[in-house]
Amino acid sequence: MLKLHSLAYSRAIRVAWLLENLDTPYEVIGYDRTEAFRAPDALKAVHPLGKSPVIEDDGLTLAESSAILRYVDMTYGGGRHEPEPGTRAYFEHAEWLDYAESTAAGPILAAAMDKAAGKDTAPEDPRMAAQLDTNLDYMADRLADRDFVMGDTLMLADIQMSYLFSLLEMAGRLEDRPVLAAYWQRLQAHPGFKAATEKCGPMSPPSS
Ligand SMILES: N[C@@H](CCC(=O)N[C@@H](CS)C(=O)NCC(=O)O)C(=O)O
Repeated sequence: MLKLHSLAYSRAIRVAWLLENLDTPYEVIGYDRTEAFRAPDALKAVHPLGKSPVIEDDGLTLAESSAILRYVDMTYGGGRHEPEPGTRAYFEHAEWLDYAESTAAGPILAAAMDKAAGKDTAPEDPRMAAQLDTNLDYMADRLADRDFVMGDTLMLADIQMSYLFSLLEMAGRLEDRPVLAAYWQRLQAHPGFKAATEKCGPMSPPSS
């Protein structure tokens, strides 16, 4: 059975969400955070980077959530959470799927970390703050006339985006962004998200 190495408050819920959607059995191997909120060394024994998520399946050990989502969807779902390969929609979706852990992640993580550190503005660095605004505008523009990134149907890119939205909520950056706040509500209301959260715990720690 597929094993999901799931660190507390982590991106691993993305993978559990997809597995729930596909009704694919999986075993969750859970890890607590250290006092410094890092991954424990035990995860390095699973994959040299020592991060989560990592899956083990049929002799394959795979890190990086977008690669894992693609693998799981192709292996167990016939690729049903992506548009038809080779079409324009396929590449447009690929942009959003890759965007989440690349261009979008930097300023959003900076906002969440600065908020957690009790800074007055999150993110504190004006360059990062400007980048965050650009990214929030970009996402809000996309989601203004649709429920999910590609339209009516939840795709891998939406599952991938969810972690960023939990960070944005934590940083208080959805309060003046109704389109983005509504999208985050839709993601959290999805049955697969709820089932994954029950198995892996919440994506982000409760705000103090
Ligand atoms: N780009 C990777 C990021 C993996 C990652 O940074 N995971 C975090 C949890 S959300 C982690 O393991 N952090 C613990 C640490 O770095 O000590 C992915 O998308 O899977």
